[in-house]
Amino acid sequence: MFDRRKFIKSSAISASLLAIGKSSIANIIPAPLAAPAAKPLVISTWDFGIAANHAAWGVLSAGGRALDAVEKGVQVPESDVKNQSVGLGGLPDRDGIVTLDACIMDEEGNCGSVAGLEHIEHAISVARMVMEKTPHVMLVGDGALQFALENGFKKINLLTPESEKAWKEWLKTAKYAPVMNIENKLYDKASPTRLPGNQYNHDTIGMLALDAKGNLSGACTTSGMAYKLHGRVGDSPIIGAGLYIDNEIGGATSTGVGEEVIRNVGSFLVVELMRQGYPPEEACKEAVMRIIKKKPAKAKEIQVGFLALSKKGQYGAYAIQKGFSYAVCNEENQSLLIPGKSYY
Ligand code: SD4
Repeated sequence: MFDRRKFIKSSAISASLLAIGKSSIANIIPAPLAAPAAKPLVISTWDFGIAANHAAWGVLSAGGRALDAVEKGVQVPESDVKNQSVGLGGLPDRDGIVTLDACIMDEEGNCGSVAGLEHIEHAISVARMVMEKTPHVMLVGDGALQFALENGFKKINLLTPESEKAWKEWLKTAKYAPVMNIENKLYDKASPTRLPGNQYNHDTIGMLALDAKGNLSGACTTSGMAYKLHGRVGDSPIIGAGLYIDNEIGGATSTGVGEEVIRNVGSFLVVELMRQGYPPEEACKEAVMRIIKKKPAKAKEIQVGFLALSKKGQYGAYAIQKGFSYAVCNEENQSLLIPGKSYY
């Protein structure tokens, strides 16, 4: 259980520290100093969230809708060929096929999702179209692709030469062994050298936004675990697992080993805990603890991180392993990068 008195005290300290100033470059601040910020506000997973937040901020700062902001925001990593875990250039499955998972949810509880989608750069926009143009929530595989093509999306090859090379390298051993805690090195500006592709098994962008009207929306998009079995679906397109929004309470999203998030209906759990009064970080921590408690022996080997945003604009995160970061963008600072707290 969280300590309410301690939380209120640390929030007060945070508010004064956040007034330190504006910056156009990423400022890394410790999580306890992250104060609740006024709306509008957008937060997203990992270091690459900074660039994605900037795109979302363009919508939010102009008074736009959170739903439009999160779609625009996550399109940035989807188009980034250097990002091997989301969209174009994502690492393929075991058979060398890039398959995308994505979902989106708005302030009215509407949601749309695609899983195992091939050949389309912006899976998130197909998910939004499923939400807005069909009576369904989720389309998968060939059906999702057919729907996208019928609705004007362009068919492209998502497998870049770099990702194909990494896959061929992986095929030499074909061992599925996720390596933890290295995700954000991919985006370490100081040392952009990559480790061999087979070590980059996951990184998903989950984004949550609160617009000027006080409405919440969220988006989550990924190429999923690298070298997964063809047909494997992770948590990212599953409403309640990879993403959940309740406009009365808040929103949550996840990254990491999707199977563990699905087993615990992670993002829904985080939002329900916030409904019970948990601040965002404490809600994320409790959701992480549920995973650890069920699998104490396995916990050391897996990474799961949750990120949450409350209706009031409070935010927080918690992960099993160190190395999980999240980006925050609001009026005061558009490029905050916050190291998420972790169990280990
Ligand atoms: C999945 N949760 O497919 C995704 C991968 C991920 O950080 O989030 N990586 O299981």
